[in-house]
Amino acid sequence: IYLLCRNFPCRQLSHLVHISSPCFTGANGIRLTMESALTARDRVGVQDFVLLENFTSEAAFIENLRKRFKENLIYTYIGSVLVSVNPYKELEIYSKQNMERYRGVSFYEVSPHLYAIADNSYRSLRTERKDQCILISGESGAGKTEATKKILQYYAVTCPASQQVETVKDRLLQSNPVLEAFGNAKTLRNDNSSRFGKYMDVQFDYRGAPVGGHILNYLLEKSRVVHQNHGERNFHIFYQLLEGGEEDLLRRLGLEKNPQQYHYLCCSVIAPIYSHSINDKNDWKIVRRALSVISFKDNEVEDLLSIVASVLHLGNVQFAADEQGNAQVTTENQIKYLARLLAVEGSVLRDALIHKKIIAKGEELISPLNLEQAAYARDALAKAIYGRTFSWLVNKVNKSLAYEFPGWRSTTVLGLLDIYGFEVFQHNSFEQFCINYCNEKLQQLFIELTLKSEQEEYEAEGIAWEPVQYFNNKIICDLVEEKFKGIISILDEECLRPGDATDTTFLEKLEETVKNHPHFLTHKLADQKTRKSLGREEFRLLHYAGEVTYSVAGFLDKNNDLLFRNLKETMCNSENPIINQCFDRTELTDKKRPETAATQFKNSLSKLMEILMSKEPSYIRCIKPNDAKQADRFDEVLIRHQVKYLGLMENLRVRRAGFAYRRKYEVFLQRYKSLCPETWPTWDGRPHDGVAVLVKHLGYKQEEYKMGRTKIFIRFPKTLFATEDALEVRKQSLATKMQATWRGFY
Ligand code: AOV
Ligand code: MG
Repeated sequence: IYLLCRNFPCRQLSHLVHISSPCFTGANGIRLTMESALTARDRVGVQDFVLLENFTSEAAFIENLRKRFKENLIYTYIGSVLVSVNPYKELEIYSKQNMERYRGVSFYEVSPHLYAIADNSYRSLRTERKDQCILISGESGAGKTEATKKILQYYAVTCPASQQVETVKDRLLQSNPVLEAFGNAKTLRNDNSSRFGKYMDVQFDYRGAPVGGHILNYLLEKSRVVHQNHGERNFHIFYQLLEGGEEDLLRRLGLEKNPQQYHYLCCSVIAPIYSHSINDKNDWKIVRRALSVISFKDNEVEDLLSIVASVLHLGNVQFAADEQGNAQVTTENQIKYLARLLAVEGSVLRDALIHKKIIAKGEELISPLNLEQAAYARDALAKAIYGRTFSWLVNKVNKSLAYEFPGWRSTTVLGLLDIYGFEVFQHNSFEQFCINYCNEKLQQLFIELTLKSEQEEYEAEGIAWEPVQYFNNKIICDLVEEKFKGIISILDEECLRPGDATDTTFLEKLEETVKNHPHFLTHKLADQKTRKSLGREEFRLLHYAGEVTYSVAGFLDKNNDLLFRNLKETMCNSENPIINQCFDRTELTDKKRPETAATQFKNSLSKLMEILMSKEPSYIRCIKPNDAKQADRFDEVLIRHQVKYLGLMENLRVRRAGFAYRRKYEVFLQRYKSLCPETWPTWDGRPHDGVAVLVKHLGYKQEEYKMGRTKIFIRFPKTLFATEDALEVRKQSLATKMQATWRGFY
């Protein structure tokens, strides 16, 4: 090493040892020879789509993805956007050593990886002190949650440490299994599907150490608590508790091990409750450990699990009609357990389940419920209890992540967004409507920010902007959220209308108001051919990601999210501390009607957009390779569809509008200066001038490049490839010379 250093200045040495180029680096960083590099380019494709010769061809795009997927190279760039294909198998690319490879290294010096995005954001955060966010999108099962977890792990390993920081790191990591247990479930699309949206801020102090965090959660799919589609499951925690819970604990909670005993767990009896990818027993242990890391005391765990158990007992509460047709509880045993677990008066709860209380003109009116109404009230209570407990849990996690010295020293923030992906099922309801609307909003943000930043970069560099045509999905966002005439407004209007409003009248109103919208269709509005594919209770939206047909059944109910007053009162009197915090007495006195579920969601999304807009974004676009959740299966039709709706071709076109490649003068000069005697080994002038000399020496033609203020822009990939090839030859010859020096020495 000493001799090498004497012969070659340090930086050149690093050039020799760290031979990795934007196009030739193997997945594991192995150095490739010139010939093998060229064949490798054919075999593994290009690692940045902007380097595709035929960049407008979707077929070429997909072929490149396929080549790379086959070689287990699941990451590819479009400029600074990372495209990731779910491998559905464990790859050896997430080791600590690999994390180290990405630490502090320039984006293009190593093969594409989540870690490069994570590291790049982190460095911008540190050097520019600007808040960052990483937006991860893609359809259900595409790998968003896994990506988020891997990024967090990256920070946990690579960021500076101290004892206090270690605790925060632990808590950041351990919040995941807890929230996943309560907020994720097996769906047809994904065995570990996030049924809530999550935006997590990680706060870094002046040393770049993570010192705190904060989570915002979005619309948990509460309806899953009381009903699941065939082949799907309820939230993981129920099965984990039954499978893993110690006998003692289960006895205290009055639970039996068999999930089939519980109505809420066996709605779809034929559905497999277990799946090979889920290990509830083991996950239970992980969750229990995680709860203590995020500072749950034993009694709090018991209170929390009492609530989980109470939901299961609630599901088993049955009713029978008396002579007047009024509902009576027939399962006294369940009431006994419920009273204990929820710490409420049994008789009060029983009464509340079969009566409805309204306050009219200051007077209390109590009326009995029929069977259907009682079942409705029971399910509404189960959903409310679970949903509110989930929000409480997020709060609790936030408390444990809270930065202890706010205001003492300023922190910078890096946000990670992992929200439910675009969903299309056989049967789509209110939940899919909200989820897909959320994805429209994120796509809108992506379009605005990528186009805007691209445009801004051209302006900043003083290079003429060549406009690109793209589909702007704002029209669909407006259709959903516009005041007075958007779908949510119309839905709210029907929910607030006293009298005979039903899901059908909502559909009729929709037809009246948005009938001419190009992205909206119903049975009545469709032409004869399309009509066959639409039921009378359905409407279809032409989303940016494709068509989705929604059944209006349950829309009003889910949007109203009503819990009868006497059930609320009963919960307010609960002595279970968690339930007590979840149900606030002010709800009972507040005259104002609470916001509907869709409006709450709309408002929280709009706040989220503001948060994201205020930060510097990085993007990870996840793709699901097949619907069978299998490794090594590349379903071209499915992938083409995602490439289309993720707008990847447009993204590429924008990125290539004019110039395929751009690099800061310093970086470009550093990389290629050895190719020109005037810039090698050192260039004393301005990097801009050095690059000008360099490209002249390389014979770049006028039309091949442009010099911006801080960057060089290269129009065609082939120009860059030629330069890379020349660099490779140069390195080979240097290596040969070095060997000769060694031989001479011996
Ligand atoms: P999602 O978050 O995008 O769906 P996940 O991140 O849960 O999808 O990924 C689904 C499954 O794919 C995981 O449980 C893993 O088995 C596998 N997987 C994903 N990424 C990787 C990876 N990098 N390496 C190995 N396996 C992976 V949803 O939450 O449903 O929208 O609402
Ligand atoms: Mg997820």
